[in-house]
Amino acid sequence: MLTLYDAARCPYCARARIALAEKGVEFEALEIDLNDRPEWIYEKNPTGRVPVVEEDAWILPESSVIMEYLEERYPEPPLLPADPGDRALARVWIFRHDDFTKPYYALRRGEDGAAERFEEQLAKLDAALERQPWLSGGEYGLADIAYVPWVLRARDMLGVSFDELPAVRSWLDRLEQRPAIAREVDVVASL
Ligand SMILES: N[C@@H](CCC(=O)N[C@@H](CS)C(=O)NCC(=O)O)C(=O)O
Repeated sequence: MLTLYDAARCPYCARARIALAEKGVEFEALEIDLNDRPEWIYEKNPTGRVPVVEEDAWILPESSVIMEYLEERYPEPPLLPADPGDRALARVWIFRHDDFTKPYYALRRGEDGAAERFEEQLAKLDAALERQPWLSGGEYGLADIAYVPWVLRARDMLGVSFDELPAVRSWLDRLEQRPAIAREVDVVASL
């Protein structure tokens, strides 16, 4: 049985939760209190951060790597495109996620200019989603899973409006029809 060291509020953990749910992998989630972390979490991950997955005493941190691991370990249903070029482009989105999340965290901290910087990132997402239905390409996949946790939290916890972003709205509507994402919407509502 796979164990996920998890925190409901953590968007990086949400990536792992969503990917596991999409793959239909049974797992045990162990909630870590991020305000009072157990000492032993540093044995699982020297940074003390979640998510971490553990399978038969084998341990893996880092949400981007966890998503890739799950894709290889549990190939069905595929969450990366079949074409190597399209797979590479999906990975570029994941590789550059900091461009998106840094202004998100700046906004959460109430920094000057952060709202504008985050709006710029959302506009880039909207432009990309006008060109293709999913960040992962023609099909839903890991790049979408990599971004949606922050988009949901921006909407539902920070009150960011997507009124001027029709492609992002359409993407979210389609995403929320997926049980794995609908479950994450519920997690965010419970925070
Ligand atoms: N690069 C890590 C980042 C994970 C991360 O920052 N997790 C946060 C919770 S959302 C955490 O554990 N924070 C505790 C800390 O920074 O000490 C990943 O992608 O998994």
